[in-house]
Amino acid sequence: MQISLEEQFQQKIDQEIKIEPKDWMPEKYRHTLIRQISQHAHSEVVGMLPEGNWITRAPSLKRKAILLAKVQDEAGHGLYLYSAAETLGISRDEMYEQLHSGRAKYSSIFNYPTLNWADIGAIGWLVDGAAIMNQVPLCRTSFGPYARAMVRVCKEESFHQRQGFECLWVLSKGTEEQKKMCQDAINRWWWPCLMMFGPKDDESPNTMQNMQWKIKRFTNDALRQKFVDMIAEQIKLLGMKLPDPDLKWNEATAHYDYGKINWDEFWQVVQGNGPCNKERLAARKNAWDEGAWVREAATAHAEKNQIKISSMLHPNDINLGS
Ligand code: BYC
Repeated sequence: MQISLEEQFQQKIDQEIKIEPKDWMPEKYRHTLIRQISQHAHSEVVGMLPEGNWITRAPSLKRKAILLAKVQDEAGHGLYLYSAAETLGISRDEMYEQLHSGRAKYSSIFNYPTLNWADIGAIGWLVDGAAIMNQVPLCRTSFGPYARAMVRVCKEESFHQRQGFECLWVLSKGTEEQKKMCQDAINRWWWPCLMMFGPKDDESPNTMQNMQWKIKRFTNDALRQKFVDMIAEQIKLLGMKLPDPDLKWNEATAHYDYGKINWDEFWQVVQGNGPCNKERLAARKNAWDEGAWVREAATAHAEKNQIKISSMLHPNDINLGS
């Protein structure tokens, strides 16, 4: 019995065989992967901005070296992910254009400001912590190049999370002022971190199809709950509090219950109206414009080399000795 290409594709997915760039795939699968991987790449690159803001103001040489290395890692993650998206037939320039014109999204979390040094610890512990919760399952996503990129990304992210926790741990054992900074940063980053996982399952238009294609392995709400359960325990070690009066261990479900997320705020931020959206996009566009001369010089250099190589390989120049 003959089965359609679409059915063969789903069978492969069901058998846990990775889809590779040259394999047949439904256009919608290609499109949704380009959307997710490119938005993921943009998030890594835009995510460098709030942290980069603190490189010159880190409180010690050690903290500066750690932060520099972390920000560099994020740039690397962006590059692996742009490369993975390119295998689906979109160019890097097109992806940048989509970001700069506001057509492509990036994670809502990077539209919040970093006001004090403790924010850097909170980003590492909470933002990278949420990112890992979402990204570890992506190591098993159905598209080969995305899954392989995520393996390395996750190794680096787990270091990021530990350094964030250690940074806050030091502050939480410090002076009264340092303890206050620590609690203030946790208060401001907690709710936006819960929003990172995306809308509630019953308001997430992409989840069902993405689960069937095994792009996603868990739903937005399932990952959000795992994150709450993890952080509700870890925060006890810091001696700090999560800013949620409804946070409570539930014996019956064996999970923490948590309060209502402000979804209006989430959609406002996603639609471009968060505290730093305009500033972040302006910084990326500026970097693109200011880098024009580098791209032109690199292209001219590559063309010159190409001419040299092709003249070296001209058949008249090769003595085959016959
Ligand atoms: N922010 O149907 P849904 C990092 C959009 S960077 C903005 O649930 P899906 C780091 C969503 O795109 C880590 N938009 O979608 C870097 C969709 O809109 P479109 C970033 C969001 O795709 C530097 C609509 O809402 N991680 O770790 O099934 C320093 C409906 O949503 C958000 C990734 O990118 C959001 N938070 O699920 C430190 C992970 N949430 O495109 C750290 C990869 C949802 O249809 N991405 N939207 O117009 C994913 O896993 C999934 O795309 C999501 C959303 C779970 C985010």
